[in-house]
Amino acid sequence: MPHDAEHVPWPAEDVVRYRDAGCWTGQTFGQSLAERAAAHGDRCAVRDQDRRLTYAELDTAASSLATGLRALGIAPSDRVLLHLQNSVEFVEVLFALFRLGAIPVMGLPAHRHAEMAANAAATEAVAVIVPSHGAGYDFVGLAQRVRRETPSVRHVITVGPGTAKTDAGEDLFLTPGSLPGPSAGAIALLQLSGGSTGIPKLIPRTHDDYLYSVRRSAEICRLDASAVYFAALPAAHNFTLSSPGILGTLWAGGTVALSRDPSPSAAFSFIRETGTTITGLVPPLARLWVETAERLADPDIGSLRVLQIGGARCPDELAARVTPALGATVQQVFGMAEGLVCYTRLDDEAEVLTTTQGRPMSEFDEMLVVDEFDREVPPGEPGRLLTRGPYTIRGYYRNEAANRRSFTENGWYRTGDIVRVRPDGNLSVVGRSGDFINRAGEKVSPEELEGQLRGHPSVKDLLAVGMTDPALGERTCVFVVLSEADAKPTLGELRAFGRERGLADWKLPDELRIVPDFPKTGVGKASRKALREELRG
Ligand code: J2J
Repeated sequence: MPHDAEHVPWPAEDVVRYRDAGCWTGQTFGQSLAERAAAHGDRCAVRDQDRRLTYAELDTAASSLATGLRALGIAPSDRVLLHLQNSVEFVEVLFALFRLGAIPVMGLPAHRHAEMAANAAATEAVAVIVPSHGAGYDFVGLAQRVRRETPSVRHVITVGPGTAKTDAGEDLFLTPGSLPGPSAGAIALLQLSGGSTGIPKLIPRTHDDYLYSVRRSAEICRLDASAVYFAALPAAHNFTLSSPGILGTLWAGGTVALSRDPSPSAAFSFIRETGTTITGLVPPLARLWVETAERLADPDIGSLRVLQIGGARCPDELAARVTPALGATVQQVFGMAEGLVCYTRLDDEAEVLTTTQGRPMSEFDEMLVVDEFDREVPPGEPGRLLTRGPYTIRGYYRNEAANRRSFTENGWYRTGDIVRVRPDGNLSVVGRSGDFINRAGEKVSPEELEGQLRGHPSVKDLLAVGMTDPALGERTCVFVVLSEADAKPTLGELRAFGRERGLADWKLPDELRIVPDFPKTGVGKASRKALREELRG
C-alpha cells in the first residue's frame, strides 16, 4: 500500500516568495555548523556537567559520527529514533544525523514503550539511539524491545561521553569521510505533536524552514556569541530546540549548556557555573524558580538576562513576578512544533510582557481568527487561531487522516487555540477548542489515555478530561463507568495499569471519579464537554 505523503510541500508561489524574501536561504544545519566552526572553532559550543566541546570539536564529532552511521548502513532520509536525555551527546548525535541527511525523530526521555513503539512503527525507523549508562532508566532495554517488535529497526546505538557504539560494540566515531549531505528542502527532523491518538502526528520540518525559524528567534532574543543558553526542559522539545533554544544559540555562535535537573537549587548553581544568560521554562517550573528566589534574599543568578516562559498559558500574576524575583526580563513564548511561534519582544512594555503571549516572529506569518464555521470573527474578539507561513507545516508526515482534520483546503493549520488579537498585534491565548489536555506544558491526548485504560478489567467505559489546576495549569481527571463484575479500582491502580501499558508518566491520570453513566450529547455520544463543565462546578 502506498504511504500517505511524507511532506506536503508549500505551494510553488510561496516557495518563490519565501526564497526571494531571504527566509529560506538554501543552507542546511550541517553547513551552518561548519561555517561557525570555520569562523570561531575554539569557542565553547556545548557543555554539560561532564564535558564541553568547542565548535571545531562539535563539527568534527558530527562528521565522524555521520561517517560511522553511514558505514553501518544508515542512509540519507532514513529515520532514526532518538531517546536521549539532555547531554552533549544529544547535540553530537543531532548534528551527525543532520550532516548525513538521516532524519532524527525527536523522542522525549519520558517516553515509554507506548510512545517509542508507535513512533518507531509510524516512521519505519532503522535505528534507536539511547544513552549507554547512568540515565536512571533502562533506555537500552526499552530500545531492544522496540527493535524486536519493529521490523524496520535494525540497530540500537548507545552513546556516552565521547562514545557511540552499536550493540555489537563497534565504535561509530570514524575518520570523517566525504558525505554529500542533504538538500535544504529535505526534511531535517520529525518533531512530535501533542494530542496524537493511535497513529502519531509527526511533524516534518525542513532545513530551510526550521533554520529560518531558528535564525529569526535568535534575532528576536538578541543572541550573539556571548549568549549562554541553558537547556533546562527536554532538549528534543521544539521550544528547547528551536525557540531559539539549542539550535538558535549555535546559529548565533553562543554556548549551549545542558542539564537534566531544572529544579531551582540545581538550576541556580548551574546558572552560576555556566554564566547562563537565557533559558526557557514551562509555567509550573517558572513558578518554582520565582517562589524559591523570592524566599532567598539574593538568588545570585545575575548573569540571567532573559527568562522565557512557554508551552502553556503563563498566568499574568506569575509573569509579573519574574523580574523582581529573578532580575531577568520575562519573555512569553507561544509556539507549536507545527510551526508558528509568537514572542513578546525584550523591549516591550511591562503590560505587554506580563499579559500577552506576544506576536508572530515573522512578517510572513499569516493568522486568521475564526468561529466554528471558519468565518472570521470581528477584530479583537476571541476565536480559533488558524495560521500559515514560511515555517508552518502544510501537513503531517504520512497521516492524511490527521491532515484532513488539522488543515484547511487552503493550507491553514488549525492550531486548536482560542486567542484574542489586540489592536497592537499582540495576542493572548484564552483557551483551546479541544483535542489535548495541557498538563504543565506536556500535552496529553484524552483519546490515547482512554484507549489504554479501557483495557482495565474494572472499566466499562472511561473519559479523560482536563481540569484546572493551580500548579499544573491543567490536570487529568478520568471519569469511569464500572464494569459489572469488578471491584472499584483506585487511582493508584489505574496509574499502575497505564504505566504497564507503556504510557509516559505525565499522561497518567491525576484524579479518578467513578460515575454511574456519562452525560450524553444530542446525538447520544458521551459528552466530554458536559464532564468538563461538571468539573468547573
Ligand atoms: C498558551 N498556550 C501555549 C503559551 C504553547 C515554543 C514554545 C512552546 C511550544 C510548544 C513550542 C503557549 N500560552 N505561551 O513548540 O517552539 C500550547 C498551545 C499550542 C501548543 C503547542 C515552541 N505555548 N502553548 O508548547 O507543540 O495550545 O509546542 O498549540 O508542545 O501548546 O504545543 P507544542
